[in-house]
Amino acid sequence: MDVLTGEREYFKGIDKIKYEGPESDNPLAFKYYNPEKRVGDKTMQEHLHFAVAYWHSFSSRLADPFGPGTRELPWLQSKDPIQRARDKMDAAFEFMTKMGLKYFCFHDVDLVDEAETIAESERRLQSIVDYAKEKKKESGIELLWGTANLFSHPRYMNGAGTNPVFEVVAHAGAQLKRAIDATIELDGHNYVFWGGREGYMTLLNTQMKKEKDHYAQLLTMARDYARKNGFKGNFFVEPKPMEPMKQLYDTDAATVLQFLREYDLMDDFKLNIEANHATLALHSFEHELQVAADAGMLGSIDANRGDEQNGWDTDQFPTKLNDVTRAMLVILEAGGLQGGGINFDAKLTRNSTDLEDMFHAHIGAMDTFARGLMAADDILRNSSYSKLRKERYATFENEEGKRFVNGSMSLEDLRRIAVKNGEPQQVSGRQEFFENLLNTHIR
Ligand code: XLS
Ligand code: NI
Ligand code: NI
Repeated sequence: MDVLTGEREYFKGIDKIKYEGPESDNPLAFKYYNPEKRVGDKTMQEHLHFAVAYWHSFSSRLADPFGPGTRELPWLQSKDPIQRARDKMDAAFEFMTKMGLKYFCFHDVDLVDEAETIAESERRLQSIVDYAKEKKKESGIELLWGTANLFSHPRYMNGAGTNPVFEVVAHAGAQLKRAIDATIELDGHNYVFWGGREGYMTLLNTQMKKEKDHYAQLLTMARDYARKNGFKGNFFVEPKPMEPMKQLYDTDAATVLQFLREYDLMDDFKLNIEANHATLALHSFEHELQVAADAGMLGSIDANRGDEQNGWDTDQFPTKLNDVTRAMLVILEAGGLQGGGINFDAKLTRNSTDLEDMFHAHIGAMDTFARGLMAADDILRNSSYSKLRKERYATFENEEGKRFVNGSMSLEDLRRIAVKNGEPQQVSGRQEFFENLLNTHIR
């Protein structure tokens, strides 16, 4: 069986997407993403580690809160759950191979539907994991991360790890265990926790401290179990402020860092930062990346974007070059992502119903990141950006400034110096200059 086509070809008439350069007018070609091209000390492919999100691309028929799905997914036709899962996987590997995507990410239930009993769910997952192993081997495609969907099933309506009922927490544990098993068996590079129901709808019925203690307990058990079973990768927590719960405990990067510190999980966990979650938290994507990077905890990213008019998690494909360049600046300055990659946690809009639209979406997003990478690299290498940012803080390099930084100064010393110097000279922050500098390097 051909890995490119599986038992049948789903994306007929579309060949492997090639790099044709910025002059090409072929919509099914890369204009900027050239995996082998070197940018600084690495190839684009090595910098970017693009991954496809199984849920948005192969499971979702694009339903929204106001109506059912709109698109036909030919791989979801079989009545038999295992056959359906295999067909879906054929489609996924065909798509990734044609796109040149080297990684994928999944929730347990994206691979195969959950069954009536835990034992049967385990058997189903094992059977599709066995199939995935073959596909991986044939194609060379790897698992960037696995995760458990602990938010869709009605049993988790009051939380999974934070559920007030212990039996539900135990059930979440069983599901977590099999998602970790699947990730380990598929040599997953990382394992992600996104707690969509780990939060509350009203504090009136909620003991926040207790719920967070329980959640930390579950994460600790997951870590210990995975390590015991040979998992060497990173664990990531993915912050999000709201949706589906009104208030999620993993609100933003700073909150998650505090949680990981409080519960002594800093050594094994890092952060998976998603663009649209950052903006929902009223931060910018680059802010969240910087918070993670400053703590040495920038693990991976979920690439997408929100919408200026719709205030929810629209998970659109990232196409805004200026935003992506700002993100790539932070990522490059941080020395790259730790163990992770760029997962397109993005869905087509509900009216993009052709299978070909999946290609346009990913090509555009990959080209945008390639351009953002080149622009950011150019800014760092060939502009005054780094020098000027450093110079803004130059006064902390002089004798008194250094003593302040080192902690060998008192508040009385500050007063003495202030009196001696009088009113400080005004120094411009030059924001527009910096904004123009960024734009000049975006090509
Ligand atoms: C939802 C989250 C989800 C995680 C994986 O908003 O982004 O897709 O990435 O559970
Ligand atoms: Ni995500
Ligand atoms: Ni999201």
